[in-house]
Amino acid sequence: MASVCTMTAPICLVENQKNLLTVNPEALKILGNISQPVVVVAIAGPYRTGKSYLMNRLAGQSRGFPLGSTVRSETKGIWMWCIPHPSKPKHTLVLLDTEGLGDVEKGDSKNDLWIFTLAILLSSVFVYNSMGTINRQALEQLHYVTELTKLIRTRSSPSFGEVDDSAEFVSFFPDFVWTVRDFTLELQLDGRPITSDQYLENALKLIPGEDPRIQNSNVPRECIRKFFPERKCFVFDRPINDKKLLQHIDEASEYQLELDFREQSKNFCSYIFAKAKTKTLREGITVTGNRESLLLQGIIEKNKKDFLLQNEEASVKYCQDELQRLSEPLMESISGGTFSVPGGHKLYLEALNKVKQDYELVPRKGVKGNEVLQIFLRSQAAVEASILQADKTLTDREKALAAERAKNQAAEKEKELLRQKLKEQHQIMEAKERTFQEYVAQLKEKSEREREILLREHESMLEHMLKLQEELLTEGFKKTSEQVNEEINKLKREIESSKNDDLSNILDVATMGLIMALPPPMRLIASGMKCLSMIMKHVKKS
Ligand SMILES: Nc1nc2c(ncn2[C@@H]2O[C@H](COP(=O)(O)OP(=O)(O)O)[C@@H](O)[C@H]2O)c(=O)[nH]1
Ligand SMILES: [Mg+2]
Repeated sequence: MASVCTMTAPICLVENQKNLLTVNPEALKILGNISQPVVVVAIAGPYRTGKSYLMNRLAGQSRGFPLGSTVRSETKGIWMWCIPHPSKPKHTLVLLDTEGLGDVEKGDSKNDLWIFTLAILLSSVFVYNSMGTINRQALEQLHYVTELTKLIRTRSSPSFGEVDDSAEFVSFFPDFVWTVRDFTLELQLDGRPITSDQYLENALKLIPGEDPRIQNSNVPRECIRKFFPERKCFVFDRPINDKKLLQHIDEASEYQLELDFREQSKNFCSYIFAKAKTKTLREGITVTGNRESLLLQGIIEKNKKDFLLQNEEASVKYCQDELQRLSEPLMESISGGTFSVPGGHKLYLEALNKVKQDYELVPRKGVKGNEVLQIFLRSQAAVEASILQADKTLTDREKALAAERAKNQAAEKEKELLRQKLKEQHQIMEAKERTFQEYVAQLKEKSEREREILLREHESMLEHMLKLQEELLTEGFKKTSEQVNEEINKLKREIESSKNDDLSNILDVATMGLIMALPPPMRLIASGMKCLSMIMKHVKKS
């Protein structure tokens, strides 16, 4: 029996703190317990543009996501509210509200990009909310769209060549809705009335000219058209004209809202309830809350890896600097010949030990503390050997014993380091093994169905790209249109080859698609798929 989820209030799903995204385990548990298909609506855009208020209207509540003017939640990130879908039985509506995006005071644009990316990847409808009109400034604030593909793209396979792979993303991306608040313009073009959708399409037309500012705003225009074939626009009047009441809009009753706004907001909600699809992954699998939580964990893993990588680099640099500082007197003694005297070897060992002890006391060495020390000790082995040989107080036998001892100690340290590394790798593999197994089993089961879906997806991508190419040509953007042409040819080749392929090859194509579009844990799973298809080929041949 599919579990129903009703949360009385939203909770924080992803917290954006000090360069690291963390998932709230409580929210993850709620999501993980939803076995129904989910319709996920995410909203993003500049702060204080009425995003949270609009999401509360989707939830049919005047309160829920905290509004800017009420006690301001300091938690930056993504907030989640799961409710039964108002019009689709046995479906859950997941509302995701982004908080603090583009908030200059809170700074940190890299993580803003992460939040934006997460909102897109997790949602089936992505709402971009802005104030006033769709102008250059509003478009420039959408620059995250142009950058986010860098985050999720990897060129895992050289066979994909140099052609831009962005067409692959289209089937994975949600539908796009632009909501324009406090819209004051007449919906007209060349004196003729137009719909809000036509208004958006017109605003997304590329603007010719060399002005770099215009060129800059053309980039998001192009990206939106390329990545979001399904686009919709809703314009809203100011909800309340009384300034004071507007500031406390969550306390206003429905009849205090302007009639036009009520109507516009009703249309928006009806559209979302009727048209917003369930979330599907690119291979056509409907996403349940449970799978959504896995997807989320996957993306967060990548953010964490970035963070750890940064941490590793910082740790290496810090430890090397500290070690250099502490070993300076030792180095000076070596070059000054302090140890080239009878009994020098003993003196050298004492000095080296002092460096080790001092280094031991250095705080916050981080993950690479031990490794940096080992590399340093390794580099000292030759120096020690020559000091030992030159030491006239030691007999040959004592020298041999000391050399043997040093060798054994070094070997033991190396082994310890290796053991530590293996243990870490083992833990990572173990953690991913289960997800991997589950996924391979599912893919095996659905491979035939997926072939058709993949073909359909590629065909609809092709259709979309051909349309885009034609539009660009008519608009006079020959060069951009030629670039799209390369993607079209690549898609055609892929369609042709997947039509001719047998099952094992299809698995290959599906795998590559997955590797391209999914975040790393999923990508790992996809690599597993590739192994599976290779095994199948092998079995067939033998
Ligand atoms: N002018 C205007 N203000 C709004 C609108 N919707 C909400 N507000 C007010 O704008 C402030 C910020 O709203 P909020 O939904 O928290 O914005 P968010 O930061 O984008 O989530 C609040 O004081 C609301 O009362 C709107 O459509 N127009
Ligand atoms: Mg808000």
